[in-house]
Amino acid sequence: MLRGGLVASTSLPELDNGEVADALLLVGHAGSTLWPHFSAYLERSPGPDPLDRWTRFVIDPIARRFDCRALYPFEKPWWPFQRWVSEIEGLRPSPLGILIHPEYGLWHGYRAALAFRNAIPVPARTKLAHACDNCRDKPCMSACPAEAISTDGFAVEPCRSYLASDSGRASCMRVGCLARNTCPIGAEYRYMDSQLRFHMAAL
Ligand code: B12
Ligand code: SF4
Ligand code: SF4
Repeated sequence: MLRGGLVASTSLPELDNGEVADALLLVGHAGSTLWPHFSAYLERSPGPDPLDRWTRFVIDPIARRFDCRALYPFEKPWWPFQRWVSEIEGLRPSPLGILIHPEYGLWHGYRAALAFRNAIPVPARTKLAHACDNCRDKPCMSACPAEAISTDGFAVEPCRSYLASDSGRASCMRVGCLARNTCPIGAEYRYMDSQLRFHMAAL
């Protein structure tokens, strides 16, 4: 899915020639629409980092065709995908750290960005509502058995230790992050179980 675009911004990245890009398009997904395509690839091409490989397999030819630079969320140093999203759609972090979307909830992500040397027309920027502002009880904050989510943000270490325990393997690793599952926003976009298990294993 096209997830918006950016022009005239100080956060535009550099192109391969070192010049700053004039436009950026963001490519991502919501829900499980990409999963059948990726699963078919995975069967044909097993091996390490399959989602990253599949993403390059799909996006690199598009970048070549339109003479732009493809940037990926898994490349180091990390490209500021979440900052771009905040500029483009006004999305803000949920207590989990993931940006929340008023329709897709926590069930969306980013696969690539395309950086252009010319200021091509891009969709207008928007400022979408922040669902957490109207969520009085904030059930995500009490759903984590490792107490990894608090007003201080997401704490990686307790989450990681819990996921490696017997209880973690029987819960979050099997059905996905319990805190993410508890959020009522965009529940119809919740990832398929196989997709959730794939992401938890990668995490
Ligand atoms: C490093 C990283 C992590 C680290 C975070 C470590 C830490 N405490 O910083 C770990 C491994 C823990 C992690 C976990 C997850 N991540 Co992560 N992660 C990234 C990554 C690769 C880089 C983020 C970064 O540091 N950017 C550098 C700074 C300079 O960029 P920035 O945009 O300006 O900064 C923003 C982020 O740093 C963010 N932030 C700060 N602290 C944290 C903590 C967490 C957990 C997250 C998600 C974001 C976040 O706030 C900043 C301002 O907007 C991004 C991909 C990317 N390139 O952006 C994915 C990314 C942020 N992750 C993502 C996701 C989905 C997850 C997981 C849910 C994975 C899963 N299981 O499915 C979990 C979240 C766990 C949970 N319980 O909620 C998505 C978020 C999509 C969205 N809707 O916002 C991204 C964008 C990847 C993608 N392909 O879409 N992640
Ligand atoms: S449960 Fe409420 S506070 Fe937590 S992420 Fe969802 S909307 Fe935001
Ligand atoms: S994956 Fe499990 S332990 Fe980690 S934040 Fe989510 S609910 Fe907590």
